[in-house]
Amino acid sequence: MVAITLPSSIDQIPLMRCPKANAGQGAAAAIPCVDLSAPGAAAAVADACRSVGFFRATNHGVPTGVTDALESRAMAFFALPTQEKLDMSGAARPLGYGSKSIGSNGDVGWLEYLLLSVTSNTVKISSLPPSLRAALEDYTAAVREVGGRVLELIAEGLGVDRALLRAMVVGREGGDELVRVNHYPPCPLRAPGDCGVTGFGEHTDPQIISVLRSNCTAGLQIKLRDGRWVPVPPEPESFFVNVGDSLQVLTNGRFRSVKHRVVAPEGAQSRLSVIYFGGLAASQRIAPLPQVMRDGEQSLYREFTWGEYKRAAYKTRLGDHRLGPFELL
Ligand code: GA4
Repeated sequence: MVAITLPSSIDQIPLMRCPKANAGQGAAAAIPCVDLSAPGAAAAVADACRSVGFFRATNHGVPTGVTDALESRAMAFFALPTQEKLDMSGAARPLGYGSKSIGSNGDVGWLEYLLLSVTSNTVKISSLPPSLRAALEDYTAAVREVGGRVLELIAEGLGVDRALLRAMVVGREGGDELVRVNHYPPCPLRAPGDCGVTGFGEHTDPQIISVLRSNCTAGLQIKLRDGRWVPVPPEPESFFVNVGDSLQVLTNGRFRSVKHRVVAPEGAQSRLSVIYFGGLAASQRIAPLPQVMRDGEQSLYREFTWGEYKRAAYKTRLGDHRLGPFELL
């Protein structure tokens, strides 16, 4: 990636550019789609997690009213003056309201966001507008169910106890569930050449799974195993699930965390996405599940806890290979 120099009137941050994805035929077809209520869903989920690390989930049971309410409350929040947003949420460190800066090691993108801890369905930011807080709590309760269902299907697809993964994440005492609301305003800049302006740079998610829903503005891209970046067509009626680093380790690399990124919108529309991250309790040990290992199979990773991995992650840059220091072979 290369930094773009911006006219100083627009902003004082060095934006990044990313080469355009392969929007050609077959790109959307590369994204598996799973009907969560279909009889073969467990096998389809496992297959998608193995081949791409990402899939579109339909028949998820979340009422449109719940997603619509959050979308409109969130857009109203982002329309407020910056100082008000900061006063209500605090500056992201890492939780709170952030603008253009991601993490604390110099990553930037064309976005603003709210990052919230939602464990036990309590949005731990007391001064958010009550209507936004209520919409977030309703949404979290619903998306957590989607996450729970997906974790059951993953477990079933792996041939382990159906409740095992869900119990490690969802509603777990001391667990680490986050919700991130990302707002990508239309970007007036043009990156040089065949590039777009980076909204959120390429990375993998450290958690077990992430469950994303966006409005109808495009921008999300995923990296396939063959190295091609493909755009993910927006599909507001669906959720998108991605495998995180922790699930990669639990499956000893059978499922691989997917690299993804967001390109800033070029037209008149904003992109709004909401992501639920299912993480573990800080003391939870992360190592390949014995039930998935073949006789004599070696672990690809040294054992660690979620607390240890998270601390290490926060010292990295977005695009770093965070599992690297934990790999054994
Ligand atoms: C990527 C996934 C989630 O959005 C997130 C991000 C976190 C942050 O924005 O605070 C991190 C990033 C994410 C991984 C590396 C570190 C931490 C920014 C960053 C540079 C909330 C998460 O859990 O990890």
